[in-house]
Amino acid sequence: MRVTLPLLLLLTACTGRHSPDSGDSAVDSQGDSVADDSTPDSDTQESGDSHGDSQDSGPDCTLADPLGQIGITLQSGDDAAVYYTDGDTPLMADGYQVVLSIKGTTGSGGVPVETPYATAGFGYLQVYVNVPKDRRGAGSRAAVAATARFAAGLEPDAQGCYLADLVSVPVSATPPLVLGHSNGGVLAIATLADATLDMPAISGIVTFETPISAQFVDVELGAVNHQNPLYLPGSCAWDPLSGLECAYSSTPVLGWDPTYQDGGRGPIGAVFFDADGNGTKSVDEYPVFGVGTVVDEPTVAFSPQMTRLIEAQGLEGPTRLDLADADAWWADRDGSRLAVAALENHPGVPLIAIGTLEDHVAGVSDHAHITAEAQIWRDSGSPWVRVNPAPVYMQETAGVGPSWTDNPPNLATFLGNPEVHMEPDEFDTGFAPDQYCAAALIELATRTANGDWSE
Ligand SMILES: [Ca+2]
Repeated sequence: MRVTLPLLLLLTACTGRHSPDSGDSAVDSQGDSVADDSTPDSDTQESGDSHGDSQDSGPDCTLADPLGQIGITLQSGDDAAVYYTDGDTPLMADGYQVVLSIKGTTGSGGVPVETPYATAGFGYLQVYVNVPKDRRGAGSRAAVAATARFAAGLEPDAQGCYLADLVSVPVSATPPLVLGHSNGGVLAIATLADATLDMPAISGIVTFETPISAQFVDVELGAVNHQNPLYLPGSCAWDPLSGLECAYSSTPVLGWDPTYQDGGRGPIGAVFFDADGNGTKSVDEYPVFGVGTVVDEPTVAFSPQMTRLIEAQGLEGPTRLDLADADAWWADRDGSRLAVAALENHPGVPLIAIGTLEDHVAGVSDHAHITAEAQIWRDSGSPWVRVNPAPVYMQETAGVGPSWTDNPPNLATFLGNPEVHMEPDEFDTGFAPDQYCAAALIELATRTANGDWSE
């Protein structure tokens, strides 16, 4: 067993925000946005290297530890952290590429950094979002945007220190890349889609095994350690308004077990797919728990699809949102429903969606959550989308090793295409997910620097 269902709750979130209409324009807009920011504070940013200068005129931004994590309080009150190693060859010509990293799970957290989401040592630095306790709602999106402004050098922290003041390495003016681990990828897309936020330009998004729709966030279609036998591979279809919907091979008969707990952890009580229809959950029958909607309260949300099934069968169950409320709750938390708005607000953002043969949570044999994410991002207007980084970058971060995938970018059909391959599994290769993420970040940074969006 790799990850238990409750752990899924730790895996939700992330990402970033928009870059201009093309990779090239992303670079330009970043430079412009810094230069155009006419607030008095922005002058401090211009002095980027103000390390040594800060004693006489500005705040003391001396680094406590240039090699590890630097804890930061933002002007918004949100916490953040910077993680990097010095002495690297900068990834970009003008310095380290900035990466905005967003933690997974449907819950909160991210700071301090427990496990870096991308291996250090490749000439980028990561700024970590600390996701507040609002179940990935408006406060979480605002925290991502605030951290992005700091990461982009547009805003200092609460002490008046800009990112470039705090680190001992040169920082590139290229807009940040966004790395969304698992549910962090959804939060990234949701943040880009939120037009009320002051979100700076980004150069691109990398996601690691992101659950792109509500059914995947709630692990309704199958888990890595427990497949749902009713899931129908190849059935997922996307509609720009209603999002991604995946089907079952027959109408499920559902049951409710008020005492069931997965491994003794997680919520008590599960709706389950009652395969034998006897009303009692057997060990192998597939359980679904819903996603907590309010911190410290028991109310959960099932996907709209599951909620419809529950209501159609008049099933007793946990305290949950009804269909109308569930639909509204997911409206700003389902990445498959938010991609169009994200790319309308931030056109041109390229994406690499990482998926391995065995997902860290999802258990669907067709890897539809990965290929759907690429399909949706492409069909929502992104000019460059790929599933998994080019093998040359995997070799750079993880060595020659196994046969890394080489999926062409910008396929007309990602979803359901058997020629879109997942990476060799990290559990089999011994390579950590952070090495896959590093490879994808390096690819997007390199393509951004070269203006190379070829295949
Ligand atoms: Ca049963």
